[in-house]
Amino acid sequence: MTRTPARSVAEWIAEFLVARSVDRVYGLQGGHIQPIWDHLAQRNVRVFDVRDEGAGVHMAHCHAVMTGQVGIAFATAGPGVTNCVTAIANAQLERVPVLLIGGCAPVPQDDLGPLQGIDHVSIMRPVTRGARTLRTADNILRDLDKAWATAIGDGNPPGPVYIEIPTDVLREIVPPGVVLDEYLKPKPPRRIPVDVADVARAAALIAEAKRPLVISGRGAMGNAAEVARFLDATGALYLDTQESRGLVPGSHPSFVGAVRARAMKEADLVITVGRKLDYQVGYGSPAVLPNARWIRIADNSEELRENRRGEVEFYAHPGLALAALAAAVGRRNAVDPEWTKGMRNEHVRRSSKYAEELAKAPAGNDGHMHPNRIFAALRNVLRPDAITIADGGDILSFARLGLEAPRTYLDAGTFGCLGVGTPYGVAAALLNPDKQVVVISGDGAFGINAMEVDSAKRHGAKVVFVIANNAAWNIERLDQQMNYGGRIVGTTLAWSNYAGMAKAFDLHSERVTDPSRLVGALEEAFAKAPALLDVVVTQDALSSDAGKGLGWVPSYQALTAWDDAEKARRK
Ligand SMILES: Cc1ncc(C[n+]2csc(CCOP(=O)(O)OP(=O)(O)O)c2C)c(N)n1
Ligand SMILES: [Mg+2]
Repeated sequence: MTRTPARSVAEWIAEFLVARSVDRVYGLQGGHIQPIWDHLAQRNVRVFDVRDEGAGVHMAHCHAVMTGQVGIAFATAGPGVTNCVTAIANAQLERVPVLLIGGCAPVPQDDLGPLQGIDHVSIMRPVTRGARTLRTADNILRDLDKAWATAIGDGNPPGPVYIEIPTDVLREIVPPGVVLDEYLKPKPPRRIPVDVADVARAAALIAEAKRPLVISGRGAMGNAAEVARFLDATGALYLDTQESRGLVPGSHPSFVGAVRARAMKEADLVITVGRKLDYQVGYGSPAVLPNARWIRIADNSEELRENRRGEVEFYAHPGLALAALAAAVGRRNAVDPEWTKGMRNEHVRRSSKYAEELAKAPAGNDGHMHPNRIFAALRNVLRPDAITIADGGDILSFARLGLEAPRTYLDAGTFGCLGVGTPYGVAAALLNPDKQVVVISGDGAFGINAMEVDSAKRHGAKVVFVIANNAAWNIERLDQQMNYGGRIVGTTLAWSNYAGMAKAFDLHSERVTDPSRLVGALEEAFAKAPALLDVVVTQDALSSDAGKGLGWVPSYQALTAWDDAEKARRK
């Protein structure tokens, strides 16, 4: 005798998501997925419908980053799924757990030329951790449990997973006798324990180091207390990266973000915590980190041993490893206090000087304000717990430095995925109705998912979009100006009226041309959100990324200074 009622596959999918505490999904409807959509609605799961499936995946991605849970997106068969490829690839590079559930033509029509019929799985496989068609009703919960575990990593890097279920299979009844509770039940996250031999070897290395530096990454998130305790125990300096911004407060004496390149050059021991050695950290190259020995800490292979091998590699839960190390090291070590204090002082000097100059940044030759005026104004308006999102080229570079570091912050990331700002902002605001959520976007980047201002309005997401309108894909325009003989081709836009566009969707909006109006306009925008400020800024401002050659794409490294160091190493 079983007490499990007979349910369809679609109903079991909804049951499974509820059992895993999913309270919202993002997506765009279509007949192929309607059976699941309907059961979600019957269970009061919020369905946030969007104007393009890719934006729904970006929202699920932001949801996962903000909550630490799996983000769920839905897309119907054919163009619904293919619209998601870019956003799924973004989640793959960022190692963010997103589960995309797609539609699929019924099995009896397989290969006959069905409506919206295309081999989604082959398209999705290279950009996901796993992609499958689920064809067997009996196995649906087993398959969902596996997809979930693959998304969260569970020993491997986390990332996006794609599954699809043919519509006729969604309507099949699952025999109650085959439903196992073990597939339905949520599982506590796996915490890989620490090998004590690693602790002893690493503690010895740390005790010898004069200039130790911790670099955190995605895998360090959720371990703020352990990272801080380790820094306090050792006196090591600390750098965050795009994915771990906000983990350690800027007030911590180890934080030296403003002297990043110098800290990397001079460190004699680098401890990576859940950090992949990608372009942001010079691939770990000896050209960029010439004096470093390495300790690597991660619970998955990608963040543990790619590019540079550690003298000690902790394959362990990062929080457990750091706690064990903090307990083992003690304060008796060789750390050079002149180095750590000197670096910290220089960090404080540079960042305060930068902050002071924001409000004085001069207008360009075109008479329009410098984009840094936006960040000077935001510093007057944003509360400490505000959520900030940046998207674009030059403006993203200005934002990274201009937004007070570190706070909750997301941007176009490792994939350089222009267009994430608007959907990230919507999802962040839906999750945090009581916090300020601001998206600072270039006019170019904004255009890619601009229709999602409509989703913000319809769902009551209290987000403020600030468009830095310089009528250009400016970081690329500047590259053409500096490196291609000034031939400007396909990189200018119009001084379009984005405030007018937002008004058409019933958002509060304003075009701002006078920097003295920024604070007032921002305050009003937060009070009336969702809102959009169309801020006219100069094309003449050179961002640090433009200056460091990010637009130019050097051969060996992302930044020209590091690229030059690589070339010097080869001589
Ligand atoms: C989807 C996508 N297309 C193109 C690029 C190349 N790209 C990087 S930055 C940039 C310019 C962005 O312009 P905008 O958002 O207006 O910011 P601005 O540089 O003007 O501040 C471009 C085209 C990219 N990274 N992603
Ligand atoms: Mg622009």
